[in-house]
Amino acid sequence: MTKPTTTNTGTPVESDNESLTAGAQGPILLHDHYLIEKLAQFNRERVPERIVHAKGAGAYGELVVTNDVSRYTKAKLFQPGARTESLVRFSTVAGEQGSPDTWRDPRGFAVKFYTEDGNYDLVGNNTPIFFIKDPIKFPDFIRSQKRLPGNGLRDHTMQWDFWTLRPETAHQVTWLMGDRGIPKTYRHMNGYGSHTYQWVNAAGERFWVKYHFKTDQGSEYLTQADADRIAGENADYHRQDLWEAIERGEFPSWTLHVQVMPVAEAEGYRFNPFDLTKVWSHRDYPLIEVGKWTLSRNPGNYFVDIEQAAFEPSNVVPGIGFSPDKMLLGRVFAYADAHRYRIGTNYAQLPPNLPRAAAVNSYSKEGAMRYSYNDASVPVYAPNSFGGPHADPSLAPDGGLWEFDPTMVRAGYVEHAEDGDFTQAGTLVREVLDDAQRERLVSNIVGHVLGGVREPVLGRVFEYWKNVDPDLGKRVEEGVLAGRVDGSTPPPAQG
Ligand code: HDE
Repeated sequence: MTKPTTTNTGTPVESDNESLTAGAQGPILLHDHYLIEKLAQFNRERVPERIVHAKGAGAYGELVVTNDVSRYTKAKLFQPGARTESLVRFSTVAGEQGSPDTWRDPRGFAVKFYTEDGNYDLVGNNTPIFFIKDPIKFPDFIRSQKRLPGNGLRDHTMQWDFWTLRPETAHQVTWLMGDRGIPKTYRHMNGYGSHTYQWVNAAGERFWVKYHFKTDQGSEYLTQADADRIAGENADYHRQDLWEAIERGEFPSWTLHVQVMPVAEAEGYRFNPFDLTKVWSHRDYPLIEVGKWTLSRNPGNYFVDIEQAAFEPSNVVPGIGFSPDKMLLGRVFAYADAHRYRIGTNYAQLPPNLPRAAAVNSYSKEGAMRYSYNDASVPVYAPNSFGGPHADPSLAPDGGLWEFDPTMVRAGYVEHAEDGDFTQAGTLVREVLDDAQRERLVSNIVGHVLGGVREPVLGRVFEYWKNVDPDLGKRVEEGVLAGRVDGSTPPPAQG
C-alpha cells in the first residue's frame, strides 16, 4: 500500500493530475492551494550555485589513523587509532553546475571531519599549489577563467592574458596543462591541503605542515582527446564513476600524509614556506604517513548532502591552526560568507554541516530557517549568572600564533633564496616530467593556445613558457605557429 500524497504540511491531496476548475472547461480556482504549492515550490527548488566549484560529487567515509603523529599535534582526530567520520566533495573549478566533469581544470578536494571537538574542514584541491598568492587577486583570476561580459562566452585570450600578466601563475598552469589537469576519475587523483597549516602538540610546540592525500587507486589521467570525447558523451562521467564504484562496494581510499617543518626552519628555507604557488621539496621534508581515508557511503540525497554541504577553512579544531599564507587567511573569511549568502544564515544546522560528534553550545539564535534552539533555561547572553556556556581558552583551537613585523604594508611575500615565479615550474618540467609527459604538456598547451589566443597576448604566451623552460617554450611557439596541436616541429618546407 503506497503512502497517500500530501501537501507540504501533511494534508492528503485528492489529485496529482487535475487542477481544480469551475466545470471541466471552466477557469482554475484560486483556492486550489495544492496546485499553487506545487508551482511555487518548483520555482524555488534551486539555491545559487557555488560561484566556483559549482559542479561536483560527494560521498561519506572515515579516517583511521595508522601512525603516531601525536608528537606534532594534539588534534584528537589525528591521535593513534582514532576513527573519524568524514564527508568529501570533489569538484571542478570554473564550470557551471551542468558543465562536463572532464574539462581541464583543478579539482576541488573538500574534506569535512566530524570530530569530537567540532567539524574540521580541510578544503583543498587535487593540486598542491595554486595560481595566485594574494586573495585580493582571486575575483580577477576567476573572472578571467569564466565568461566574457559581452557575449557570455569563455575566452582563451582572457585566460592567458591574466596568466601571462601574473607570472606567479606559471607553476600551477604548468601543472594544469599536464596530465594531472584531467584526472581519469575522482578516485584516481591525489588531494592536497595545498596551504601551509599549523599543528600544535600537547606541550604547545608548533609545527608547519602540508597535507597530502595519496590515492590508493593510482594517479591516472585522461588525454585531452579522450576528455573532449567523454565531455560530449557524459557530462557527469566523474560523478557517475564515484557513485557506481561505491555502489559496487569498491570503496576508494587515500593514504593521508603530512610534511612537517619545525617553525624555526621556516625563515631560512629556500622557498617561502607560506607561498601557495610553491611546494616544499619532499627531499627536504619527507612525507609522514598519518592514516587511511576511505569513502564507503553515497549521499542519501544529492541536494541535501552535497549541494548544501558547507566546507570552510575557518573550521579548525584544537591542535590545528592557520599560518601566514595570505590565501588561507582570505579563505577563512570567504567561505562562511559564501554559505550565508548561498544557503542561509543557519546553514550550520543543515544535515551535512551539523557536527556529529560534538555538542553545539553557541549563543547564536534565531535567523531565517532556524529550527534548533537552546533550552529556555539557557541564557542568550554572556556573561550570565545562570549556567550558560562559557569560553574556555584551554579547550579552544590554537588558531595559529606566529611572530611577525607589525608595520602595516601592502607588499608581496618576503622572497627566499630560490623563490621566483618560474623556478618550481621549470623544476617540474625538467626534473619531474618524463619525455612522454613533456610531449603531452606541449601538445595540451599548443591545443589550448590554438583555441583562440590573439595578440598582444600570444607573444607573451611564448615568453611565459620560455621563462618556464627555454626548450619547452620553443616547442610551444613552433607548435602554435605551425598550427600543429601535437606540438611536433613542422616538417621542412617541401620544394
Ligand atoms: Fe575556494 N572558494 N577560494 N579555493 N574553494 C569556494 O566557497 C575562495 C581556493 C575550494 O565543494 C567558495 O562554498 C577564495 C584555494 C574548494 O563546496 C568561495 C580564494 C583552494 C571549493 C571560495 C579561494 C580552494 C571552493 C565558492 C582565494 C584550494 C568547493 C562557494 C583566497 C586550496 C568546496 C563556496 C565545496 C569554494 C573562495 C581559493 C578550494 C567563493 C576567496 C587556494 C575545493 O567561498
